[in-house]
Amino acid sequence: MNNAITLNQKNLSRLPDSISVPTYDRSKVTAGIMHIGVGGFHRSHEAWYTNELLSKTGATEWGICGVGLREGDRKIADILKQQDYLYTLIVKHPDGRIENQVIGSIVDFILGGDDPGAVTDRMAQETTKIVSLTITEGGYNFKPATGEFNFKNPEVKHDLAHPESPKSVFGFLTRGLKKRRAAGLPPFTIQSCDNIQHNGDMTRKMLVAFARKQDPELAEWIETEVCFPNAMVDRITPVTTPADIELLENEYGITDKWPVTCEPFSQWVIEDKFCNGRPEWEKVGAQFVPDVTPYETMKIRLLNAGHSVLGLLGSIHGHGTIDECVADPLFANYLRRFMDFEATPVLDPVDGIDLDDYKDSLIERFGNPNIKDNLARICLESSSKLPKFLIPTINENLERGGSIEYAALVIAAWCYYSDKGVSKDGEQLEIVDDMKDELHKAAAGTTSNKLSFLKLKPVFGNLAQNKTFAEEYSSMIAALYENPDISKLMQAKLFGRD
Ligand code: CS2
Repeated sequence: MNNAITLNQKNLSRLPDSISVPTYDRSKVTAGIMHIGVGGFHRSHEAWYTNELLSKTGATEWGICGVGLREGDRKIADILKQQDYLYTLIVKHPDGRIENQVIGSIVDFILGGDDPGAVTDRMAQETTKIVSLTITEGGYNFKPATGEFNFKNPEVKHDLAHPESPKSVFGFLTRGLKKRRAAGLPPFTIQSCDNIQHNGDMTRKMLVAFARKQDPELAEWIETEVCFPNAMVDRITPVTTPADIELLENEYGITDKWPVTCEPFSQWVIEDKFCNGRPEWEKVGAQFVPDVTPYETMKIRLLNAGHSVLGLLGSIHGHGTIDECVADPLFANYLRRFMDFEATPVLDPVDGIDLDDYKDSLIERFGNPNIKDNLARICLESSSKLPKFLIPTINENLERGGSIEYAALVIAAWCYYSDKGVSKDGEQLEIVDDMKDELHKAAAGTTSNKLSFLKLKPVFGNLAQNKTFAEEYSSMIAALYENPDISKLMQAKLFGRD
């Protein structure tokens, strides 16, 4: 549409009535939050909750300053700047209804690569109360085998040698906190929003390890004074497609260069541990609880693992999206069996949640036909996802003599994917993973040694040495390499149980 309205502050009042826009005075909002990693998920989740809060309560001190630490963040920084940091959240309901909401909670953006000092100075301003993170599961820089901080990371090495011009998130946080301390200010809270069990504890452990190398006294201050609340975060947010941009332009008359699409469901369960104040997110649907552990375990081991189960099996089979998988009864049943027989038995009860209802709701959410969540998004960076999402379930079942066969086929499918890079029908499957080469090399060794992939210690730990698992996995590998029609193996498992 040529007369579509370009999204920016000045044009907000000209947008069609069907689109909700921020009604609060954005010029009065200051950024009490700095957020590192402004991807789709941050924009559909924390920034959305915060937008609701600013609208509902009139709070002005809790706007967000986006921070990008990678060159790849330049595009979002540029687009947001051109749009006065506004963007459209396209909420897609299962019945086809679409709600468009312009989000105004991001009020600034800084690129750390261009000006590291601008980021650390901003962190050191009194008005900065929280630094939140979505840096992906792989961004926490720990050695999977030991859980310790990886000092061999080149960015970390750089930051230890040049503390004044950091590149890594740990270098930035340490420098920012150092400046605050020198200025006699209290620290900010560091709030992880990634899908990692005990994400706050993990952030603390990694940051303190880094800071101790750089400035032991500062590390002690961080350990005692900074809060790192754990949290469970949830909202399915597929990758934005050109069709989403066109839909907004053609159907709704808005030109937004980078909107975000998401499902209607959203959940945020947070430990109430903040050292420098916090927004009243509970007024807009977030839950503050003393212990978030059962919620995060449940979510990571059912939703995220469920995604990986469908993602890896579905890719080999030739499905394209999550909703396509759950529309296939074989995949929906397989997922439910995995959840019931393998994930649930090793979960603790969760206060106020019926796990059966929760699983039903997950399958319903996955089935939303308007959320075309591509399996490619699910499968990317599997080497940092599966050790958090799936492998703990396998290990705990092995300890208790529980079932591991549904998960074993998923790992075998991942090996096939990493080895061949094609579906059963020969469609190309791209491997996007920091460990791409290692994964491929280990998987390619499968023909001479069935356990080759499983022996990749940084990912699987000692799983290859477990006889029960190794046997099940080897038989799945043998069958899959003989006939990559994975549906046959899935069927065999389901019927074997009937
Ligand atoms: C997905 C998550 O990354 C993944 O593989 O499982 O991004 C998932 O969509 C979100 O955690 C939903 O809250």
